[in-house]
Amino acid sequence: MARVSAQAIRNMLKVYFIAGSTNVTISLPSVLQQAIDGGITLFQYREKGSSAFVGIEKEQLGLELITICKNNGIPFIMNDDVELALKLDADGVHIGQEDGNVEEIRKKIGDRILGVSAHNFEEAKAALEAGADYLGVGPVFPTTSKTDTSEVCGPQFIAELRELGIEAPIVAIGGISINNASEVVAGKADGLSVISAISSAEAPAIAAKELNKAWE
Ligand code: TZP
Ligand code: ICP
Ligand code: MG
Repeated sequence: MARVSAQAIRNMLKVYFIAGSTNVTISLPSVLQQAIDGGITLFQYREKGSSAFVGIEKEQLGLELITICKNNGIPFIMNDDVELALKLDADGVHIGQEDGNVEEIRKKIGDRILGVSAHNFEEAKAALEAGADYLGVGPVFPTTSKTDTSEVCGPQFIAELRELGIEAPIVAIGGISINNASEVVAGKADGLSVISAISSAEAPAIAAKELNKAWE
C-alpha cells in the first residue's frame, strides 16, 4: 500500500463529521448512519469529556462505528488513540499538538491517513514535514464543543497559510454550521469539519446534506 494521495484526501475532507458518545443524545451509531445517509465524506471517532467511554466500552463503540463506515464506504479516522486505531484497522488517525510525536505516529500507522491540528504556520509546516497528510485548522468560529481551544482564527486564516506556501489538504474546524459554511467554502479550505452541526441537529441527515450543498 502507498500513502493516500493529497487529491483523494481533499475529496474526503469535504464534509468531515467528528463525534463521540458525549456529543449525542441518541445512539451514536444511529446518528452516524443518518449523517452518512445525508452525505458526509469522512468520520472521526473522538471519545472525549468527563463521561467519555474508556477501555472496552470505547473499543466496542469504535468497532460498531467502523463497521458502519466500512459498510457504507466512508473512511474512519480515530482521534488520538493510535493503539485502538491499529486494533480496529482504522483508515487513519487525527492528533493534536499535545498528542505525541508526528514522526513516531507516522511510523506506527504506516500508510494510514494522518491528520494533525495546527494553529499557525510553524505548526503546519512542522506537521507536514514530519509526515502529516492533512491539517485541521481552527477554531475558525467560536465553538462550545471544545473548551481548550486556541483563539478563533477566522476562515481567512486558511488563505493566509496558503499564501505562506502551505499547499497540503486543510480542513477547517470550529463553530461551522449550515449558516456560515459558505464563508469557509469561499476560502481556501478543502473541507468543513463539524461536531455539533450534525451531532446536535434534529435531523443529522438533513444537516449533512445542507453542509454538502455548500460545496455546490
Ligand atoms: N477542534 C477545534 S474546534 C473543535 C475541535 C475538536 C470543536 C468543533 O466542534 P463544533 O461543534 O463543530 O464547533
Ligand atoms: N481538526 C480535526 C479534523 N479534528 C480534530 N479532532 C481537531 C481538529 C481538534
Ligand atoms: Mg487530541
